[in-house]
Amino acid sequence: MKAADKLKKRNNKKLHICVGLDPDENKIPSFLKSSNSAILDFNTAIVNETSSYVAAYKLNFAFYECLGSKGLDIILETIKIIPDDILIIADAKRGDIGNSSKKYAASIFEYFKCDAVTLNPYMGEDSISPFLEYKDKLNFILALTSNPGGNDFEKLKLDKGNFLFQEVISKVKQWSENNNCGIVFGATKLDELTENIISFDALPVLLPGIGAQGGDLNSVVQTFLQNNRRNFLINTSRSVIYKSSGSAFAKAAKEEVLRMNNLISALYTN
Ligand code: OMP
Repeated sequence: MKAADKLKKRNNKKLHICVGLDPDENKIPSFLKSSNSAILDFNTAIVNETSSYVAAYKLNFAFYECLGSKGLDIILETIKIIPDDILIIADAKRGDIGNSSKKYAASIFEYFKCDAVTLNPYMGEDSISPFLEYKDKLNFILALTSNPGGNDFEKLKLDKGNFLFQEVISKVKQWSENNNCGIVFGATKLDELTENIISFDALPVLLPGIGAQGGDLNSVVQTFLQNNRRNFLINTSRSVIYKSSGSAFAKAAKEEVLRMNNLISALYTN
């Protein structure tokens, strides 16, 4: 199934939560740590409990790459246990000269077989275009990020008076002639979200920053629904996967997802 269709199917069910599978050996429940498949066991439990209630999973590659080749195998194994109809985002923030980006794209989409990727647009069009050739995938391009440093460059004003992140958004719309692009917009940047949402057009939006980074779920969702936009994903990693450190950690993660789902569906007016 096309990545965009997977997303649409879940969004149509009013499911918008993307669980970030960012497992940290130091933070997973201590009773798991004795197993030599601790991280995979952790991911498996979280996915098994939550998969009926989420819109997507996002694997931040940093948490796996730091484990070496074992970490790369855990990515593959985790992808195998995620049901086929759920969008899997490789949070790898790629972007390089075209010749190298081509290999990054083959890695993400052909080797790992992910549905979607996060991309850093700093190096421009030729760094993104190898990813765009995969018409059935989704490329989430960083526009305004959730972190404080997102203001350093992304909010610089250009000569023509717009911000750099606004220029990125208008480029992404051009790059998305096959409807295979989206943007990343920090859930912590509510004022900018409210001011710019009209410019997103049909682009799907990935919003990290809820939970540990302090973004307000209610306000972000309200902004989308008031603007009659339903193609958005709210990512949350630490506040879901580490909700509990006890033996029922995966059930606690599910409860947290359900709590957010209830809050979101209460904001729908139809
Ligand atoms: P938590 O803060 O634990 O919910 O994790 C947020 C996740 O989203 C991490 O994997 C971040 O790397 C990622 N992220 C951001 O936090 N801010 C951004 O602006 C963009 C991303 C991302 O591309 O996913």
